[in-house]
Amino acid sequence: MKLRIVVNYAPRYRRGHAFHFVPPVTGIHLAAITPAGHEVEVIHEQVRQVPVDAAPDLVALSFFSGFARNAYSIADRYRALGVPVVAGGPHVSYWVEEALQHVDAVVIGEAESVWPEVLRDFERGTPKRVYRGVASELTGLPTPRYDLLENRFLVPRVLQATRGCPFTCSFCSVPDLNPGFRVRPVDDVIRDLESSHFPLPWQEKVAWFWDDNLLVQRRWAKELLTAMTGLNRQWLTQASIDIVKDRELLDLMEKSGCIGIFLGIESLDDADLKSVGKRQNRAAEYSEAIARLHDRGICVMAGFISGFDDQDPAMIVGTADRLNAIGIDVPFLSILTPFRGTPLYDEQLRDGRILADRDWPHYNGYNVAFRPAKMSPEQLLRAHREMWNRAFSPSSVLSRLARGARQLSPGGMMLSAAMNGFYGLKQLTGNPPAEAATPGAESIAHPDPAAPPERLARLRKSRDATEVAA
Ligand code: B12
Ligand code: SF4
Repeated sequence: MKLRIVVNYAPRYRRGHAFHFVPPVTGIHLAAITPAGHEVEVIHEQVRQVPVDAAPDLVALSFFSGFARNAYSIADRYRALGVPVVAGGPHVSYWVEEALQHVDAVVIGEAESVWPEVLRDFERGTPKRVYRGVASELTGLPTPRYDLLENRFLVPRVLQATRGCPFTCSFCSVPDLNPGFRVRPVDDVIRDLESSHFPLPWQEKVAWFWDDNLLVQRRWAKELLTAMTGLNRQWLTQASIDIVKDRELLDLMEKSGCIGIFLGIESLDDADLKSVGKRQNRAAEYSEAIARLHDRGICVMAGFISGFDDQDPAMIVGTADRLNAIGIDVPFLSILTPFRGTPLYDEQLRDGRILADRDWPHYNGYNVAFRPAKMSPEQLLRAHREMWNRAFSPSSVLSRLARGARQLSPGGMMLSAAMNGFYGLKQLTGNPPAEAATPGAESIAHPDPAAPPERLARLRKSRDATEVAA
């Protein structure tokens, strides 16, 4: 079969991007696990328009909730041409009925256990409507099909070495979507890192791990980093802040070429952390934790979320200065979003806080889909934009870069300069996150608010644990 894999996207900034740092790994991983004999192409809507024609025998779509409208409209157009469409990923896994109005089949959860069957069924013309992937072992996974990537990404070597996360932050789908914590054999990961594909030297050298929490299983992580030492690679990933308590791990990170770590800081206030069960973070420990990473020259990227129940607009705007004060090199600033599959969604649904007049573009991380506790949705949006503008103002960016020049390794500094330059330029040229059209017609069929009790129980447990630990 001719298979076209499309990773959907919808611009999140007023005028999109001039260049692109990193591709998703999803599309090129799906291509890699596609059995031999199929002709595969991968299209990232982020960097090129999706051609809608009758050339493929099957189109496979992957998308997040924020991009669902785009994906559905593309699916509708393919199906009008008689091309069947299958969809998977974090959105359709929770919105199966909705997705089935636009696609022929939905894959719930992880693809590995069912993908060959899906393709076989479509080839025979007898697809099922729903396939349920199970979270299988990660042994023997192939190297992503880097050869199928568009030549538009600055850092194309993306990979995944683990799946899942042992923490249970209430706004995050990972514990439900990728249950347990599973690791790939170190040799497989090293094979991916050693493989050679890219035209430019830094593209060969820099690897971006798209893991949920790469270093959380310490013994395996140390084995991996020991094996990476000497490969002459530079690497980045997402990790939880507790890594800084393990000096041996930090040493290995430095030796193996770590240039950047993304920490889910989320908030500078313990009350917010507690409200979402983020038990591994303590606001009072941030500065010291960041300093330990800086001691190794590692650039600290950090996610911050606006819209927690304790926050008002002034607190949100003030975060822009406070994050500089604790030493963050690159902030990522998003708005709390109730994704189905999370305890946060169940709780907000139960409490009638999910706004009925919001559509999927409001779920792209930069818009408001729920009623905040201490402000209106509009005030939250305005406060977020003000914070964003302040955090990426020339003076704020320059102060981060000046500090970085003293503290970061050359690789860490390059990263900080590239990212701060990217966002700073957006701020300077009036290209902030775009606002989704509001209010729209009610278009999301949220279920009956009789929330699944088990996820709420998990949230309660996690909040209690935060309390005990604090
Ligand atoms: C890496 C990552 C990113 C990266 C890369 C983004 C990208 N486009 O891939 C970055 C940091 C840029 C990012 C950003 C965002 N992300 Co993100 N991200 C992840 C993360 C941690 C891993 C995804 C990944 O690459 N996994 C590895 C690959 C191999 O697996 P996979 O994508 O899960 O695909 C498997 C299955 O889902 C399935 N599958 C997926 N698609 C398809 C399609 C078909 C046809 C089939 C059969 C199967 C299938 O099979 C695959 C193999 O098993 C996930 C968490 C998670 N565990 O999923 C969050 C996650 C996907 N992100 C999420 C969100 C919300 C965002 C942001 C909106 C956050 C924000 N506030 O700004 C932005 C969006 C920006 C953007 N440009 O897309 C949410 C999505 C929730 C939802 N319902 O939409 C997740 C689930 C985390 C969470 N908070 O709950 N993200
Ligand atoms: S630590 Fe990160 S990946 Fe793990 S549950 Fe919390 S937000 Fe999700």
